[in-house]
This record gives sequence, structure tokens and C-alpha cells, in this order.
Amino acid sequence: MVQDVQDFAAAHPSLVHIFSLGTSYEGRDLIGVRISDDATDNLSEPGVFYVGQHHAREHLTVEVVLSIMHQFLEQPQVSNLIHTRQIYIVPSLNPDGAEYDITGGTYHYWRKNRQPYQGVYGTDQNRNYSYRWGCCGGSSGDPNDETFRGQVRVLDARGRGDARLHAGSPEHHHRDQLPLERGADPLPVRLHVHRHSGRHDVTDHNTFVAMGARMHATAGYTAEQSSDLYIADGDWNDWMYGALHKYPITVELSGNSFYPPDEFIAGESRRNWPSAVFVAQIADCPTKIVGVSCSTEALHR
Ligand code: 0X9
Ligand code: ZN
Repeated sequence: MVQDVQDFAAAHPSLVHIFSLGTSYEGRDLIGVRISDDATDNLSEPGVFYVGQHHAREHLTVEVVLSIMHQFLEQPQVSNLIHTRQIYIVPSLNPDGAEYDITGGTYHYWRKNRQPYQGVYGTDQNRNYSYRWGCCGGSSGDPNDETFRGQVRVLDARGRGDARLHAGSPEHHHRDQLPLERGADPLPVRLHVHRHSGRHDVTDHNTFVAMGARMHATAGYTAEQSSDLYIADGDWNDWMYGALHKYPITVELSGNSFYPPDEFIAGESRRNWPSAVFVAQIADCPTKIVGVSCSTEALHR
């Protein structure tokens, strides 16, 4: 994965810019690329963010995100997006778990990262986000559980502060810090508009429904609200929407098992490409797909 990302950047030095979200618990680089014709983040352009492998054993997600990365520069019909968007790609958010999952040449069905807590390895990275962390019976406080929500990060020496804001593996800590490091808009991801009417309004609901319908039409997956699949808390979707006011979609790839053969890579990549283009196209104003335009003022907040 790292080699592919580095080769891709080297082949397109003016359009592909390597960045890092920081390092994992075991010290691996959380590598990513920004694709755009701007040498540095152009915060006046909408951003879109593709990430893979919250969960270690979901290796196919790395392949599909890498494929999306390549397609953006190989498909001439999306060249306009290179010039009008900031496209951020992080193929793996869980390199430690991924490496552990393939140690010894066999698969270990490992889901979590490799950060120990009370002598037990692993936090579920998709239960560890700070927005309403552990709120709702959708994660576990037991480090032996597959959906262990992780330890509380105590930032304040006096022990003060809202524990729910400090939840975090190092991987998540870096993501939470990213906007501060960039001194800019929350995350370089602006597939979003912060609308004055509030974020739980009917326009947002309708926008998610319409996004799901459009993505279902091309990819064929069932489109549903995450909580209709099952309840989770501290997950990516809630954090992106609830804390950062973005419009997240989680794609559960097909493969019939955690370890589909490599023959699945091309087909799953192909079926997800139209969705990837679609979210980039609407990143300037997601609500436009339900007829609600975005004011310039709102976009820059
Ligand atoms: O449980 C998860 O983290 C995701 N499924 S997975 O099989 N990849 O582990 C689903 C997360 C979506 N959010 C909710 N269902 N609330
Ligand atoms: Zn998963």
C-alpha cells in the first residue's frame, strides 16, 4: 500500500501530494494523498475524503480506496474535479491491525487496532470517535470485546474535561487534531455545508436519503441509515456528521467473507467508482441534490 501511494505520487508530482495523519500506536505512518492542481491545501475549494480499513481484517477496503485514488488521474472525464476539488485519500486507518492480521502467513480475523488496555490488545476504531462516545449501547467498555470503545484519554493534568471529548487511540487523536494543525476549516473535508437551520433538519435527512439512492443505483448496495443496520456509537458517521457537520457515507463492501480472493478487487473497485465520483461532484453543496442551494457565506464557515 505504501509503495503504491508513493509510486503514484512520484508519477504525478504536480497533482498528488503526500500527507500524513500522524502515526499509529505502533509507529506506522498514516499515509494519505491529496489530489489537486494546488500545491498546498486550497481551502476555497470543496474537499472530499475517502478512507479505508477502520477494521484490520477488511483488507478489500484498502484495495478499493487505492483504486479510487488511481482512477481520479486515469479517467479523463473527471479531470475537472482535479481542478475544482481537494481530494483526500487515506487507504488504511489501521495499519497496525492490518499487519497483525496477516502475521505468520495466516489470517487472524482481527478487527481492532493494537493499542493495549489493561493488558488486552485492541480498540475498535469505529467505536472510538469522540462524538457521543459510548453514549448509546452501541459499543463495549470491555477490552476483550470486539467493539471495545477504547480508553479515555486524560488530557488535563487536573483530571478535568469531558471524557467523551478525549476518547481516543493515537490514530484518532491525530484525526481530531488535524484541523488545529492546519489552522483551518475542520478537517480538509468539506463534503458539507454548515447550515444555520441546524444539522438535524429535514434537508440533511433528505440529502442522505438521496445520496444513498444515487449510490445504490450505481453500486447496488442496500442504502439505509446506519442505525437501521444496528446501533453503534462513537462511529465515523456520527463523528463526521455530529461533530464536523459533513455528509458521511459508510460503504460495506461485498466479498462474502472477510478474506475474499483477489479476484474481487477489480469488480468491487469498478462498482464503487461512480459513487466516488458522485460524492466528489456534490462536495460543493451536498444539499443541492435535494434542491437546496448553499450560500457562499455558509460554505466558508
Ligand atoms: O460495525 C461497524 O463498525 C460497521 N460494520 S463492520 O462490519 N465493517 O464492522 C458499521 C458501522 C455503521 N454504523 C452503524 N451501524 N451505526
Ligand atoms: Zn468494518
